[in-house]
Amino acid sequence: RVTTGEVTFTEYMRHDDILAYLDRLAEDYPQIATTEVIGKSFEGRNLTVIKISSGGSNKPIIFIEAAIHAREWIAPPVALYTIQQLVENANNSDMYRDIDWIILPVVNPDGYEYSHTDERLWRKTRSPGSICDGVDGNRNFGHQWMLVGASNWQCSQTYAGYQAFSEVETQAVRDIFLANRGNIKLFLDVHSYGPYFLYSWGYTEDPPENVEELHSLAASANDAISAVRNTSFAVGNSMTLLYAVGGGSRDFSRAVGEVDLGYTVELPPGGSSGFNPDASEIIPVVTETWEGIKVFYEYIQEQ
Ligand code: ING
Ligand code: ZN
Repeated sequence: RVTTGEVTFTEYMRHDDILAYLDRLAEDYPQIATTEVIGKSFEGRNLTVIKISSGGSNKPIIFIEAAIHAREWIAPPVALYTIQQLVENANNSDMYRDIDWIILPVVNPDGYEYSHTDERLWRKTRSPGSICDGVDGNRNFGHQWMLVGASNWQCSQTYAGYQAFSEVETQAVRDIFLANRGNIKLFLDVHSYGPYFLYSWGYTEDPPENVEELHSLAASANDAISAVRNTSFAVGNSMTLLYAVGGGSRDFSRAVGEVDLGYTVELPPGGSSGFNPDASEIIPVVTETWEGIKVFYEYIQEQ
């Protein structure tokens, strides 16, 4: 296959093409865009983040990750559209003047590729087990690992792994949180499907100390999104709105990474297209979600 270094929002991109785009941006915009391979997936694919920054150190960071779950194909385009708007649209250059962006468009490239080549609805990583393969990356983080909403049965879709951070992919994300502790002001973990903005904690309905801030910021993001075509994200505690989860990345970011504003974003469309929206849905979803991302950015910028 030939990669072009271009991004497209009219079809779902393969992992090689996504990485080629990130590397092409780093080449064409060396003053603001750098790529870093933060690790290798189990099968040896690069885990590449793009950092968008005007330079300097210890700036506030917005960190976005997508596709920790392989089948959630609408998630990487939201990360890629954010990257494109920041780097390639000069109108948005203020957005990286005071804030650094770190974006990992595909946390789980092995699973993502497997969902293209073998099994469309594959969710987990591809690390082999004795009976069934793969670990749920969003049950594998080391905060309240295996407490609730996760399985120790390796054939389960929510298998938490034989220990926390058994997966090289979650280790790489953990290390981003540890290396930037105190500087990451906002974390978006992009999934499908919803639409929801879910905040901590996943394993209890006891509210975090800044629950009002968490709620009102996501409600403002939703207002901006809704103005586009009436999509409405439900906002709330993830256990209340969805189900209990231990060992998730958002809760780890808060408990260990000191990230006070963290959301699990469950993108539209929901309903019958579920995990498999037609590629014609990409542009409407990425453009409306971008309006919400700008609200998050403005809030961090004003702090
Ligand atoms: N949903 C998330 C999941 O990992 C979630 C929902 C995440 C709930 C984190 C609570 C905490 O199951 C999807 N669609 O993956
Ligand atoms: Zn998911």
